[in-house]
Amino acid sequence: MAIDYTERIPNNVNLAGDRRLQRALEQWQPGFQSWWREMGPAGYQATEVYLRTAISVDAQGWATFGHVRMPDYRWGIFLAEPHRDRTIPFGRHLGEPVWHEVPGEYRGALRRLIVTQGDTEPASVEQQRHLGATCPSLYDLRNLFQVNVEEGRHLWAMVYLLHAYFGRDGREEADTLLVRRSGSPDNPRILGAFNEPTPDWLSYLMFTFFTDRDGKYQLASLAESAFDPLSRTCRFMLTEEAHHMFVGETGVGRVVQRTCELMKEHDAAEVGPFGGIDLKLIQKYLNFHYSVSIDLFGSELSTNAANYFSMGLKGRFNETARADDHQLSEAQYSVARCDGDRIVDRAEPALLALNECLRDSYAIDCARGVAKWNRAIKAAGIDFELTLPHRGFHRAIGDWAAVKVAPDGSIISPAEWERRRDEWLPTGAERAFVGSLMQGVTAPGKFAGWIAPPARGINHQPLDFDYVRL
Ligand code: BYC
Ligand code: FE
Ligand code: FE
Repeated sequence: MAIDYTERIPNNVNLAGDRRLQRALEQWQPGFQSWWREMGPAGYQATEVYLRTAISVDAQGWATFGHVRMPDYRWGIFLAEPHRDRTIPFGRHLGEPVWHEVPGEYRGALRRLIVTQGDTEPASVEQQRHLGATCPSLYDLRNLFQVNVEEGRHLWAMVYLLHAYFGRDGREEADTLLVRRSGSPDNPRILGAFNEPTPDWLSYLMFTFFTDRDGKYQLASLAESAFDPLSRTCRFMLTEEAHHMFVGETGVGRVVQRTCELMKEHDAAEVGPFGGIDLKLIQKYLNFHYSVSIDLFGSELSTNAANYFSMGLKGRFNETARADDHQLSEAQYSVARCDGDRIVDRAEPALLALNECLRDSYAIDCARGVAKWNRAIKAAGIDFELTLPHRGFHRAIGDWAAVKVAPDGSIISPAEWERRRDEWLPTGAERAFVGSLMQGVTAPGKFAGWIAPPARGINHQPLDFDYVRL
């Protein structure tokens, strides 16, 4: 299924065959464009950026690269190929054919999931809009903008579903997605992490590692959905998501590498005086971003999650590939819970523990990335290890929101928390210091002093390529 680029809205869903839907989306489009001009990347709207655009949705080179002004980016509607004779992989409709329309009784729940997913996409663009001015290189600037335009496209993906399958209330929700604003006191974005500021590039790299990775796990569980258009759209979004997480994993890795280089060069434990970011401070940023990101999985025990699963709307990570009954009517799942001043593992009904189950899949993936950074620290001969804090640390959602937990997993008093939080989370002064390092570097092939250059360029281009034409 090729993508039709002759249309006003590029798509592979034969939009031209449904005049009403096409007109409705064409009416939403100018609102999206003015949102992009108002809330998209500040200051670079007229600049040419070396971006990839989808030309087809199959694995063989779905992307084509070229210099594009961001407002001219061809945002469109791209669904992965349908799987022939696909059946529902879990829940009470297990084994039945997948749905091509929304069953009336599940309409509200499904709309809510789609709106929550859709809301995060423009939120992240809003959070990152000011970062262009302080980019560490043209390579990084281009990657930021690539992520931003793709998050804009992810919004299109959810808006398509709302318009195509939810009638008038879907169209109203699609309009509201352009009205909420990240961090707004009156009209905030829906989920916590998407209202936090992303004040500097270290925050941004942590965000793409930790928060975009929540995207991967949520999208993967929605890709299992019985509602086939949602499944197909999420499958294609996941191919884009991989690049976002690459930016985070290699980006934080490059900061770590640069810090190690400075430590060795100056034979110093602290690299702040040499324009680097101490490993201890990187750890504090990591603590912050991991904790706000694991909040995004919701409460440990959730009837919402149980219902989504039983209805067939949202599965587990790798649901189809799992070897169990895919119903979870009897199954139990071990959940870490707080019992007075101790943490105990308790067997809970697996159906209620699905948020925790997805958080576990996510945590394993995060630990893999951290281990990779640690291998680089070790290879540099430096005795330091980055660690993921305990899942109870600094939580605002679920059981852990009610207790104070140190990164090592010990339960502490509120007074001790107040006394010690500056050991674990970046202080105002430390954030200001990182902010002071953020001086825009825009000469081709040059990189800021706090981050190492990447191993290679984008799409086989050299590092001094004009990724952004200023
Ligand atoms: N902040 O039963 P519970 C991405 C609410 S990231 C604020 O535990 P549930 C991306 C919850 O809504 C992926 N509120 O929740 C990344 C509920 O509200 P009500 C985004 C929260 O429903 C980077 C109440 O607390 N996609 O794509 O089981 C850049 C009780 O909670 C939060 C999705 O999230 C929170 N953190 O699970 C760009 C997928 N957590 O009923 C993009 C769709 C919970 O009391 N969403 N609440 O009003 C879902 O599957 C679920 O809504 C959640 C929550 C997993 C988020
Ligand atoms: Fe996204
Ligand atoms: Fe993303």
